[in-house]
Amino acid sequence: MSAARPEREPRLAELAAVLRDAASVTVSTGAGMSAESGVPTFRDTQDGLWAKYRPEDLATPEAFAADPAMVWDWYEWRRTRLAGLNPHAGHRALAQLQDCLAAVTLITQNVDGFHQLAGSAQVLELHGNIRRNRCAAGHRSPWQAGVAERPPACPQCGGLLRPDVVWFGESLDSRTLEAACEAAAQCSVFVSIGTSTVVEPAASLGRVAAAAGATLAEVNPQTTPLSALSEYCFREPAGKVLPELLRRVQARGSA
Ligand code: BV8
Repeated sequence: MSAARPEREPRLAELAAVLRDAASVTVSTGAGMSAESGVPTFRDTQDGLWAKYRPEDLATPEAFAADPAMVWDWYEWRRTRLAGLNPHAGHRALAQLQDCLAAVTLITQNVDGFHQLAGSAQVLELHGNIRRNRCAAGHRSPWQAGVAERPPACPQCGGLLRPDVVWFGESLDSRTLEAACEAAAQCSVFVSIGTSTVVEPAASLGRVAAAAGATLAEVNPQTTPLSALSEYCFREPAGKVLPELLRRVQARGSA
């Protein structure tokens, strides 16, 4: 790729054309996708009570085993804050892109459920969903605010509840991961949005797509390990780029 890339406008229009002609598109989002909704990214420093903790140190089975109440409280803090936030125009644009393009698979590392709230139907949640709980037996139940127990007991079996997310050191759901790897290996265009491309195995999906010959695009104000493999890089926020990309896809479609 040339260092001095052409202006952004033609590149957006060009990517819109490539997306419209693509047999299949895979989109993979990370915490930056929800930043404009007010959800701090994983690499943002935490504030308040949790400022002295690193998420990577709290989102582990060891932390939960050592102090279930403290880890539960951290999730209650995140879930309560999330309850007052909403998907932004970028989430909605992605949901509409899924409607107007051939075959779009949406993969997310995020646990906030914002893609579904914005209208995306099929979402591969690699790291689970913070709006659900589960117990060691795998019984799942929706999160309810204001429950006194820290953590509460599973309504089905009485076991200890934990958030239905994948912690560091835990394996991802095998079927979800298999579907995500397949979508990366078989797509003709792979779009990476709002991820530092550090956490595995999600971080490898873009490389799998590139190795299989897909065209890569990246939406992230910062560069990432995937930037060098990306034909299209937009160093701007998702909430700005995605609605503009959608407009160009829709305009070209009606031409
Ligand atoms: C696994 C759920 C097999 C929880 C998350 C040692 C022991 C065990 C494992 C490992 C080990 N060393 C390495 C590993 C593997 C480990 C890993 O990758 N660690 C990292 C730290 C190196 N992975 C795992 O453990 C995974 N499991 O490998 O299983 C196994 C099993 C046992 C033993 C060995 C192997 C499980 C990983 C899942 C962890 N759970 N979340 C919760 O949320 O509480 S991950 C967490 O990080 C979030 O889901 C988050 O989404 C994800 C990744 O981060 P990003 O999404 O990329 O977010 P980040 O903040 O980093 O970046 C944001 C980006 O957005 C930035 O680039 C920024 O520039 C950009 N941005 C900002 N604003 C915007 C924007 N972009 C666009 N628009 C904007 N407005």
